[in-house]
Amino acid sequence: VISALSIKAQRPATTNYDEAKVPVYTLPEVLKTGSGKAIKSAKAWEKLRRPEVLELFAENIYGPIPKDFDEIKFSLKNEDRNSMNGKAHLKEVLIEVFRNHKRIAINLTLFIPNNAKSPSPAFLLINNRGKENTDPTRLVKSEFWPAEVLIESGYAIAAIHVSDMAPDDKNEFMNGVLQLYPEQLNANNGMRAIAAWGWGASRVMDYFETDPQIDAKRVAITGHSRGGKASLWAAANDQRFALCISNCSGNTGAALARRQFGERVKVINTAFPHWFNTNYKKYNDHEELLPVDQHMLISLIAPRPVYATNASEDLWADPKGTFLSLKNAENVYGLYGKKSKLPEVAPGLNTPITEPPLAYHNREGKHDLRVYDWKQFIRFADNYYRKK
Ligand code: GTR
Repeated sequence: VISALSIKAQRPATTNYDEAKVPVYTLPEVLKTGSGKAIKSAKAWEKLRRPEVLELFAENIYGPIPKDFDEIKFSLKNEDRNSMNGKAHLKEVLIEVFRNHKRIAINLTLFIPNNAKSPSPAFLLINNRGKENTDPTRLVKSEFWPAEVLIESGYAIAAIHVSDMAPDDKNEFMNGVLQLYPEQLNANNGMRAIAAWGWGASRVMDYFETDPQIDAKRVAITGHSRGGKASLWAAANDQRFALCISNCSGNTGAALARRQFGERVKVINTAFPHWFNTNYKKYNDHEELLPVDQHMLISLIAPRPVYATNASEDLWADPKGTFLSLKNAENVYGLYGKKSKLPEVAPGLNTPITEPPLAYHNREGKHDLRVYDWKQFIRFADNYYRKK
């Protein structure tokens, strides 16, 4: 049973959990340019419409993920070739990035399967919870990042912590990546914490491209909730990510904004003013004015597969709105000849659709990232890589 009432009690009185009260809405058309030209091919999408949509998201919501910096350095701080009882090779890598005489450092924790015969495909988690969840010593084991499960399945598993890129605090978020890009901080359309977290994921890709044990062409970017919002924006900007997984990301993640179900733009902007850019505040109470909706963020990742999830007790993240977001991205995948395997209506609880290009499940239980979720992500990646 969905505990909408108990959720409601902790949330603002205006939060809607009643499907009957979802407003009638019209989504902006993905396959029509700003000037009204219909997009009918992948080529036209990539040339005319995709850049426009990317720019609309940068301008109105997340800010850009800047690509320029002066220097990047990778140093192996610690390694253990016999971790997990000999099953994995642990690498703790310090990634240092320099721009305009400023430096920031990202700590990467990485386990690689020892029995791999070729470079390993990898999952990278943008960790928005405690650092103990990604313990390199494995004294602490967490369902949030079940490294042993990934290693057993033949995947490398990596993590970075959000605080290295942008501390998750409205008074502290600028003490990270934004130190390198002060012009972003001052701009209404500039990057904020979510984009900074995505930027960090791209620096890990830079590292992966130098590590012969990793197959940089088969890297899945993963995140939960606020981390899942960042994983989508990272994958939209950086086409080196082969797959994107967005777990319980909800508002300004995988869920449609116009449904105004559960968390709303005004609520998220008020509670977390440091996540999105200043322009986004214009849409507080005015989701209908957004030039985009979140199905277009998923479209930006096409033709690369996307997996979005929900949990039954997490109506705040709008399960139906997440499913509809994926459904409304199907036509962009169609341009690439990738036929969606999603059913017409959202599947029941614990009924994962793990066939690419668009995957979905609604797990029974709470807002969380669990072994159950990871096992589905592994099936999804297996399905995709085997078919390629
Ligand atoms: C909530 C926020 C959600 C989601 C979540 C989380 O408080 O309203 O959008 O990001 O935090 O990150 O767990």
